[in-house]
Amino acid sequence: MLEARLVEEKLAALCRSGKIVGGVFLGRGQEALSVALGVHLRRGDIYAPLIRDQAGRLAFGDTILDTLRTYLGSSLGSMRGRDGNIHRGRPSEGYHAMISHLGAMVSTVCGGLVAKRFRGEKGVVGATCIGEGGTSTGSFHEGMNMAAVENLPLVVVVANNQYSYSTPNNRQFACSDLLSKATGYGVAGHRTVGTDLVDCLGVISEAVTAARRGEGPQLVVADLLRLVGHGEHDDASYIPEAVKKSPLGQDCLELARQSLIEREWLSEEEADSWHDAVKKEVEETASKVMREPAPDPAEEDWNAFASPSLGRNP
Ligand SMILES: Cc1ncc(C[n+]2csc(CCOP(=O)(O)OP(=O)(O)O)c2C)c(N)n1
Repeated sequence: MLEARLVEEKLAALCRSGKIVGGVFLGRGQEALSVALGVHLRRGDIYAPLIRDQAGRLAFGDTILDTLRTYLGSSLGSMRGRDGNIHRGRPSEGYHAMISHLGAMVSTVCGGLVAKRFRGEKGVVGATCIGEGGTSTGSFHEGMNMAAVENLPLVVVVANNQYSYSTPNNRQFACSDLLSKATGYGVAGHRTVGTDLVDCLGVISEAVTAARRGEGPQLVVADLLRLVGHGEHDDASYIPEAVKKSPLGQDCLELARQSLIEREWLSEEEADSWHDAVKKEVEETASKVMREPAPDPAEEDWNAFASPSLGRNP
């Protein structure tokens, strides 16, 4: 959580100083939920994160170095500097590079899980995260429906951050509770407090374990608020102050820190020194990456045509 928060603070600063080309979308306020999914996945599983899942990505094995390389367009990164920000992954390791079409990642995970079934791989899970706005799309419906009919080990986590970009929930869906969507598809539903790390870890553990045991798709709904705009271009001024000050608007990272200190699992000094160590690592990594080469258009075939270099894809 801490790594994700500090990497993203650096990304926001780099974006404001014009060092990043393209959009920057942050997961501030959603790290507890995101990390809880990332830590419960294993080698052999499939993970398709969404734009706000920096914490889940790091927990699934992504690195600060590769994150910064991708955002800063270094040719040494896993996407070889050709694709920016959130569209990064390592498909051969089950880490899908997201596409921005909302809901589409549910279907790609279903496809991956069917492929694993054909190959006879057992005990695997495919997971993705989606916003509550994304649950209104046709792709979400098709993916959930297929997963339910095929009893796929799919875990879909809904980050219900109350606004689909600037559209409030009462203009986004008419069901009183997003969990009723689970009932509609005939899949198991779980609810978690998205600001509470311990609750997120417990509920997502149950969902992932049930999917791994063969109990079919699991839908987890987490209530929270994103503490930033949709992207760095959005000041979130459409969110009323009262909502920001409500329990939904609490900072999950701050709450997790307080809870560790109250349980005496961590002292204030240790928490501060973690913070300083991660910040130092982020700063040093960013300085290093900014000295790395950009892709050379004369050398790159951009994978637009079939070529021997396709075999080198990460
Ligand atoms: C199929 C599709 N329709 C529209 C868009 C444009 N779009 C990008 S983000 C967004 C809102 C997303 O809301 P939500 O899923 O709740 O996520 P949030 O940004 O609130 O975290 C929309 C409509 C898109 N990317 N894909």
